[in-house]
Amino acid sequence: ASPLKERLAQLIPKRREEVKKFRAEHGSDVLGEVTLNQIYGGARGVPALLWEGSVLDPNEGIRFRNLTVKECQEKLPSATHGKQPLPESMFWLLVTGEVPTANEVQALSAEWAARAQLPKFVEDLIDNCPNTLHPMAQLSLAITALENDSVFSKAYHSGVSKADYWQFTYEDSMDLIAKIVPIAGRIYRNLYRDGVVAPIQPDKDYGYNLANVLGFSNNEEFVELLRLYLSIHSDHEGGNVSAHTGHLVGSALSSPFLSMAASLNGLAGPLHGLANQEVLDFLLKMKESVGDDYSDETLEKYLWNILDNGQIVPGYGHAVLRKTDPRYLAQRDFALEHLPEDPMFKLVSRLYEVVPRVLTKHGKTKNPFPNVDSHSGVLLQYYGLKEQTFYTVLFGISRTLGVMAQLIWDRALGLPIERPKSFSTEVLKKRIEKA
Ligand code: NMX
Ligand code: MLT
Repeated sequence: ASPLKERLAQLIPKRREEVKKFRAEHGSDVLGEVTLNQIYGGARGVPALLWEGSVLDPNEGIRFRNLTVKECQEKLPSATHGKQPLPESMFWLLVTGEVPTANEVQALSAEWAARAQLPKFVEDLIDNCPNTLHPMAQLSLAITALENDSVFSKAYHSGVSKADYWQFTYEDSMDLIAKIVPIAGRIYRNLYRDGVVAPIQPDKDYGYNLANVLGFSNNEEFVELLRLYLSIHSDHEGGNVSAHTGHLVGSALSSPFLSMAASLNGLAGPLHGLANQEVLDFLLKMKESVGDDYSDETLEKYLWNILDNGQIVPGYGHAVLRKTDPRYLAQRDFALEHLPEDPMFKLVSRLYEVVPRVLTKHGKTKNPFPNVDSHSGVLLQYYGLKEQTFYTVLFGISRTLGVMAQLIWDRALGLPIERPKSFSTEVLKKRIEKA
């Protein structure tokens, strides 16, 4: 038996009742209006989605089930000798809204390890990818292929009751979270190492096992970094491209595997999750150009050159945030504790002082401060994970936790197929003239 599934089975009937009553009493209440600019402007700020796991405040940043990043670090169970939240703790929190006990977390570690075996054909599929195929494309391909064993798809086609969909979604989600680790390990080891992937250790936690399949588990500090990384990248409310895509595709009752593959394809875009790869490229190029000269004058000149060429500064700006991302700050705290003298961290630190000034003067971006992707690469490269084309895969593993937590609730609450209304410019013009 899965303690998390048992807890969900207790929570779901109450939540269904709560939502039913809420909708019966307030279903027609108005929450906002939509302007023409929002239709042309990426639906920014339109209140249109239900997302239980987290809510984003423009100034404060993310709260996971009402806990800030710092509160998660304080309250969520960590490893025996660690202090960062375990991704298992974060998943439990996202799914139930509750802080788990150490025993509950341990059960989750064991369950994920037990589900991690890959079908042979998925291993072959990854092994047959050309090494020119980006790791995110390989990841998405392998996750799509897990559809072969989807219990949700089988249950749907065998005609199970809608009320039970969540149970099969849960089973697929747990398999997906477990199997994405050896998939990522295989992609990494094939592309950048000897192709040999260490086996999943049944008595170890998720972060350790990820470090182990990549080949880095002998460094406990790196394992702690991964636990932090996997926890803080998991969820960023529902409107970001990866979360929204997973939710949208899932609303057609596509399985968790197909929904997550779609979500990962969105995460692979440079304005979204691929930005962590772009940031390290940008930092390395900058370092090559400026050497050890981190003066305001040199850095500003370099940045203006980028902006004057019509390019963006990766890792800065955000569609919702208007202050420094607390996930950036959590990674900065980690760097200040473990690698304060690293020259690349020092460059990141200097940019934190210089870029907001330059972007403010440039006058375009609504948020001149750094986001989560601005910091992650510099930490990974410090511990020897230097292949930046792989960085978004780590983001994808983490984001799977948030997208799956919501998909289980989408099915539990019986949310319908998503289908907002669209208009052509001609029709919009007519409607505006009439109004
Ligand atoms: N450097 C230069 N210009 C920027 C930047 C930046 N970092 N951020 C925004 N702008 C520009 C943007 O391109 C737009 O220009 P234009 O009017 O010519 O189209 C203008 O400022 C207004 O954009 P905003 O409304 O501030 O930003 P928007 O909500 O459209 O986009 C991002 C948000 C995150 C896509 C944007 O800030 C960006 O491209 N940042 C760099 C890429 C990045 O770090 N992405 C990762 C985000 C986090 N994640 O993991 O997903
Ligand atoms: C995320 O974590 O998804 C990013 O910060 C992008 C977003 O929230 O729009």
